[in-house]
Amino acid sequence: MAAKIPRLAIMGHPNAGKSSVVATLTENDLIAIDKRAGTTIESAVYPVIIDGRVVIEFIDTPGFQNPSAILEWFQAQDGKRELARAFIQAHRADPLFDHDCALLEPVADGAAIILVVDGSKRIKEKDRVEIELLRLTARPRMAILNNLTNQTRYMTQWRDALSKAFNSVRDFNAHRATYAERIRLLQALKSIDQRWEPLVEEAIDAFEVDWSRRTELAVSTILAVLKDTLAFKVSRTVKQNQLVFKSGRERIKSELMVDFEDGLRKLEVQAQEQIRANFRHHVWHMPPDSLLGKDLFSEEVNQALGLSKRQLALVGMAAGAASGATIDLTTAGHSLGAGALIGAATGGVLGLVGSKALAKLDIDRAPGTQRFTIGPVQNPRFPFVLLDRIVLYSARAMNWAHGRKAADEEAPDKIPDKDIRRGGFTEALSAQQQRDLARFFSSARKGKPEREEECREIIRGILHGLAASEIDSRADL
Ligand SMILES: Nc1nc2c(ncn2[C@@H]2O[C@H](COP(=O)(O)OP(=O)(O)O)[C@@H](O)[C@H]2O)c(=O)[nH]1
Ligand SMILES: [Mg+2]
Repeated sequence: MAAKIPRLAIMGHPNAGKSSVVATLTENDLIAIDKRAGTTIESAVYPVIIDGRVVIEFIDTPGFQNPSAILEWFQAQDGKRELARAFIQAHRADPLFDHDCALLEPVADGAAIILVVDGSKRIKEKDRVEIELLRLTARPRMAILNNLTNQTRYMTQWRDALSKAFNSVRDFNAHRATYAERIRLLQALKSIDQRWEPLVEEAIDAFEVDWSRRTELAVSTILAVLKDTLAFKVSRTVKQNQLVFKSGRERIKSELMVDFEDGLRKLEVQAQEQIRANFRHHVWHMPPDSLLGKDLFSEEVNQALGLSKRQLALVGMAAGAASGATIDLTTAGHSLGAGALIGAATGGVLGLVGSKALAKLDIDRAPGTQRFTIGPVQNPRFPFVLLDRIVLYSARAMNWAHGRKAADEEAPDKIPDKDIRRGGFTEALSAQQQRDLARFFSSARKGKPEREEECREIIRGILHGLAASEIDSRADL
C-alpha cells in the first residue's frame, strides 16, 4: 500500500542516535535526546509541516525488544510475504511482544525503514540479527552510519554488512549535518524504492522552497537591523539649572552613551532572535569562546570582524566622494569639528570601535534647556562589524544541527562559526561590493538608504554561500 506522504520508521539500538537523527531531519530541537539509553519509550510520529501540509513523517522508535525471537519467527515463515503484518497478527495478544508489535505496525502499514547504527562501535551478533530481520520485512530501507565517537576502524565492516541488506547506506552525522547534507540524505531516499521517488521528490521540493523563503527572510532581517541601527539615536532634554556644574553634564553624557550602546545591543539581539526562530532553534548553547558570546563593542569582536584598515580607507573615500559628503568617513571621529563632537581623545564617553568614536554628541541649546543627542552611528567600521556578526549568527542558525544540544557540554565539538571563516565575511567581498555597502551605510545614517537592492543581493549571496559551504562531517569519520 503506497502512502500519500513518505513515512520513515527510524530503527536501531538504544543510543545509536535515532532521536538525534529525527531531530536534525525534522529541525525539531525539542525531541528528547539523552546520554542514557531508553529515553525514547514509545514510538512517536514527527511530521515535517510546510505551509500547513505534512510533507514527510519520521517515526522515532525505542528499538526492538526481542529481535532474535522476531527473526526466528520470520525465518520460519518460509517465503511468506508481508512478514511484519503477519507477525503482528500472530502476536497481537502476547504481552511479551507488545512493544515489538507497536514497532512493526508502521512498517506493516507501508513505512520505509531507516536503520541508525553507531558506526564507531564493533558489530555484534544482535546487530546482524536486526539487519537480517529488517531485510526480511522487504520494506524499502536505508541504513545510516552515525558516528558517535569518531572511531573509524569498524566503518568498513559496517558498510559491508549493511550494504548486503539495505538499498542505500549513508554516512550521516546527526550532530553536524547541514542543510545541504540533509537534502542529500533525502535525495538518497529516492533511490531506495522507485515507488518512493515522486513522493520524496515532492518533499525535497517543499524543503527547498521553504529554505529559500527562510533565507530571504533572514536577508530582510539583516537589512532591517542595519538600517535601524544606523538611524538609531538617543536624546534627552535637560533643564539648564541641572547643568550648572560640569559634573552634571558629564553624567548626562555618560548615561546617554550607556542608553545608546544598550539600544544598539538590543537591536542586534532582536535581529538574532528573529533569525534563530526563522531557522527553528529553541535550545541553543553558545560556546563560551564564540565571538557571538562577546559584547558587540568588545575589542575581540572588533578585531575579528569588519573590514581591514586598508579596505576601510578605500571604501570610506569612495562613499564620501560619491555621496558628496564633506566628511572623510575614515576619520569621522576627528574631523567633525562642529558642535560638541567628541573624538578619540575623549572616546571613553562615546565608545570606540577601532579607535574611532562610535557616534557624536550634539547639544541643542534653547532658552532654559539643553537637548543632548547621541547618534546616529558615525564610526565607519561599526556597520561592517555588525553585518559580519549577524552573518556569523545566521551561519550558526542555518548550519547548527537540531539534534545537537545537551551533549555539547560534555563533548565540545568543533564550533561551526570558527570552521566557516576566521575574520569577517565583508572582508572577502569585492571592492565594488564593499563600496556599495559603505554607500548604503552612510546614507542609512541619514535615514535615506541608497543601494539597498545591491546590498540585498550582496547579503543574499553571503547567506547562500553559507548554506552551500560544507562543514564536512565526513572529514571526521
Ligand atoms: N558526538 C555525537 N553524539 C551523538 C550523535 N548522535 C547522537 N549522539 C549522542 O548519543 C546519545 C544518544 O542519542 P539519541 O539520539 O538519544 O539515541 P537513541 O537512543 O538511538 O534515540 C546522546 O547523548 C546524543 O547526544 C552524533 O552524531 N555525534
Ligand atoms: Mg531515542
